[in-house]
Amino acid sequence: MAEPHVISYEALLARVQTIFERAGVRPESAQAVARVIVAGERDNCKSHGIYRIEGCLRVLAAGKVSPDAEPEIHDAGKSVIEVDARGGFSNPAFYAAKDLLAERARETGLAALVIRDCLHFSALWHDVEALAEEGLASLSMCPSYSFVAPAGGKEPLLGTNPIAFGWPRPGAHPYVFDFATSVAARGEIELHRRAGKPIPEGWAVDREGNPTTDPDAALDGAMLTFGGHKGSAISTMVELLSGAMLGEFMSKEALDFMGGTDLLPRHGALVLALDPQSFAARSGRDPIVEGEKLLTAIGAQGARLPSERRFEARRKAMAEGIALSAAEMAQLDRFEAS
Ligand code: NDP
Ligand code: PYC
Repeated sequence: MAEPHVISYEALLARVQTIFERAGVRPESAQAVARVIVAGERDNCKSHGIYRIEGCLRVLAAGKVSPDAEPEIHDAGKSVIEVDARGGFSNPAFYAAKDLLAERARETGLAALVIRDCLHFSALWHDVEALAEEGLASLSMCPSYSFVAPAGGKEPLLGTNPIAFGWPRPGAHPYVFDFATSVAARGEIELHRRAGKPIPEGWAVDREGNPTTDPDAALDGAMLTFGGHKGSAISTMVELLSGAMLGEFMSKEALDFMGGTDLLPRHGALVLALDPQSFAARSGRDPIVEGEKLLTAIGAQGARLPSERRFEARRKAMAEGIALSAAEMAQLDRFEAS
């Protein structure tokens, strides 16, 4: 097997940003999109790393995402802030409103950011990590495409509907989990397909509703929710809170609007920011200190916290560089040249 090519975080970021700028994306948005993609690669989250460049370029070429959209903030001074991505990528919209969201959460204890009409392709941990850096707890969620059958059904109806949670920790990386409410993200199945590998049992059923380990049959059939009826209920909650409640597309509508799964989904997203100190103010206890007791007790049992693998991958990548295969490097070259 060919030796991997090692590239620094900064060099990869510059290359990915250039690819998006050459595709016509305004520099601020190209930078925000490149940052989440390269962070995915740095943290060894391959399903939302550089593999996503191709999908984003496809949506740009199809004219289904606006390359020069400038996010527009609507703030009535209340706990719900809105940012309209105006058909652009979700990440620049989130970063445009993040400071205001954090400020409002500190003022009122609890604030919500509604992101409207965005092309959403990325992992969610960026949002909750950024808010944990501000000392805030947070939840982030969005619908996706109807790839997933509800528990007990076999037709795709729900999205892979990710949900992420962040909690600040003093002097340490925050507690962060971030997962699809399907057993795995669809990107994972696509990566198995590309590598010619079967998917694990229990991820999906084929078009007839039979269990399958064939990625093609899975992509053509229905994915399954994690934890059976429990994941199905959480996925439904994500549809209701970040689709129906916002007046934005749910996963089925997003699929119909984009006209197929070849193009990444366009819909809304919801981010809730909570100030732990405001909630505990009358208790006389420090929520962060109390939280630490639990988190350290989990570690004391030898159990790993979610995101620990990711933070370790990040440490290694920042020290030693990001390893990409020859095929991945060739793909970057092709994107830059086109
Ligand atoms: P994974 O199953 O890979 O990981 C889910 C979470 O569980 C991570 O926080 C992970 O931490 C943690 N974890 C994994 N194994 C363990 C363990 N043994 N002990 C403790 N914690 C563990 O994620 P998914 O495949 O479900 O999702 C991948 C990404 O896809 C997410 O970032 C999600 O936001 C994104 N996504 C985006 C969508 C969109 O529409 N934009 C749709 C669906 C998914 P660690 O990373 O450290 O392993
Ligand atoms: O991996 O399931 C997924 C996904 C859908 C949209 C973006 N990522």
